[in-house]
Amino acid sequence: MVRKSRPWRSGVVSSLVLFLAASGGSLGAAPPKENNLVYQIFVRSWADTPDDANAVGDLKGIREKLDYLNDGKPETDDDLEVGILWLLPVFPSPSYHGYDTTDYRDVNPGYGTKQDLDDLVRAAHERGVRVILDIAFNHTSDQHPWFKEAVDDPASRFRKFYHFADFDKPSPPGAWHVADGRNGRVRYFGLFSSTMPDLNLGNAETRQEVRDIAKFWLDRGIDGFRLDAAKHIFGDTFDQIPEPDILRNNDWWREFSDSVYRVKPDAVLVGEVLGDQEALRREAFGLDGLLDAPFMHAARARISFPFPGLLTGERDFVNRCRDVNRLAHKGPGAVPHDRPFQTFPFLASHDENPRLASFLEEQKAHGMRAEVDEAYRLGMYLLTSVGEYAILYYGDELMQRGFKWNGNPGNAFPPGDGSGLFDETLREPFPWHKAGDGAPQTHWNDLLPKFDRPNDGISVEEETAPTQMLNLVRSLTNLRTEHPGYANGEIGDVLTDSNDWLVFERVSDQDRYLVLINTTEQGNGYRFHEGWFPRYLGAQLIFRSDGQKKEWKDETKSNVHIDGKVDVPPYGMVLLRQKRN
Ligand SMILES: [Ca+2]
Ligand SMILES: [Ca+2]
Ligand SMILES: [Ca+2]
Ligand SMILES: [Ca+2]
Repeated sequence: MVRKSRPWRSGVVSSLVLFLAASGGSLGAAPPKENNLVYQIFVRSWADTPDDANAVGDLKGIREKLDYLNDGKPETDDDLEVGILWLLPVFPSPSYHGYDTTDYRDVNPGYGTKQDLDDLVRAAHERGVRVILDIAFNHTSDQHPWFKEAVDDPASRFRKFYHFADFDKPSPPGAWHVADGRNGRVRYFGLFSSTMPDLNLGNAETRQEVRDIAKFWLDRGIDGFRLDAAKHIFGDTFDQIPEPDILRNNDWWREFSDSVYRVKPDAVLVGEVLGDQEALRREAFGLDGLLDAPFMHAARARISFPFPGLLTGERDFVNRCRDVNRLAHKGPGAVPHDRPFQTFPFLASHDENPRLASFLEEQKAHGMRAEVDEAYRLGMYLLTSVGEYAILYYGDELMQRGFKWNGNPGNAFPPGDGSGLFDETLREPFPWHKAGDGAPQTHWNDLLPKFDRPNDGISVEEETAPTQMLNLVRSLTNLRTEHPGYANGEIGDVLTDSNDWLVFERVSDQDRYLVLINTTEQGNGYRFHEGWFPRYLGAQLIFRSDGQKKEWKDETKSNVHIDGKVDVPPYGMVLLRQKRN
């Protein structure tokens, strides 16, 4: 289905008119074109400030390197033109990753202070970059004061914030653990680990607290949240989540979303729901955005060993989620939210083993036809063109490598190296320099990095040449800000979705763009004629990339129009534009 217009755009304008009318103002310029390219940062690994001398990446370090992400000037193209910064958990926590917090309203002292976060948000906003926080409402740390009080005092109001059971009775089935309280031993539920007791969102007071925490950060200027373990709020199993729990999850997230939109109508909310497309679709009533892990799996497979149907599968999936989500903000008490449901496509993450570059190196060893660099370019074309809310995981732009590490002690099964490292190697220090050293390089763990090396060609410093991946990714992200109708349009017609070609439209109010990705090692011509999408006869050439020669060129200003045929280089991408009349 071709979406001919973007209903929410007019919705934004009309609510703005209402707001201004109510406040006695007048309607100024049209709302700015949104830049929804997401960049995901593991704070510990990204950029350190020299002042604290701890070599741990921090919030001030990010602020000082914002120019790398977005210098605030659309006309410059030596930055990534990021629109949304997703910070992995910044809250105080006993763990290195931070998903088990001891205080939802504070900042990890290793990362800085609330003031540092405020300063980062302000500096980001000045550049048109929004900041969203990764937050886990499924569980807290077992060191959280709520949990400690609940364990010690059966009369505490926090007893109902968690799930407790009598120690004297047999343990219920599932992930139940035992804690020693001042008044005896208790059993408690913690799906992920004994150090992460699940919150009880069935309790009205807990729900109120969680909504208040969100408001606390929204009031400070935070622009939204990435919602960790979203399907496990009531789904207390890693097996198939029972139907009643799916419904309760949806009800809860709709309630939460409504409370967020009351504070910030255009907040960004994206849920982490792992599983196949059907598992995601089942949660698309309560969540207006979902991380698109199914796309990641399919796209990784498609760029290494081609198969047909990737794009039609993705377009149909998005539309099927929208059919469910469309019902969510209707009915009594619902807060109107007229943006369409969105998936957030990505190709790598802090959880996905391995990182994309390492995945493709493995595929090459298993007979992948393309060179790793060529397949990686295909991945970057696809990622930056397929969705409005595409996510770059930090280091993606550099082809940073990483696998999960088996840090089991030598006597465990499977035996490991005894280091204790597991996920850390998917979250290694971001390589700024050729030598692997020098500000703002982080060194937060003596055992890291395991995968980055000095002088290995992978670093910001080493990737200044036009042929390097960083340069291509910058060109692709700059293309998005130069052409918002392309970045924010919908997938329209899918012309060809074969082993050799990915050819599809991005359709907006103003323009139709046609993305042509040649996934073969030969240059190929793509023809239009009266019987085959004649609307692209005479289309304007916007961008052209050659994956073998590692060259690209933005042709927007050269005003070149094609005839009936466009040549797409090997492992190349061409973008065409056809203005609507
Ligand atoms: Ca630091
Ligand atoms: Ca710029
Ligand atoms: Ca739960
Ligand atoms: Ca390196």
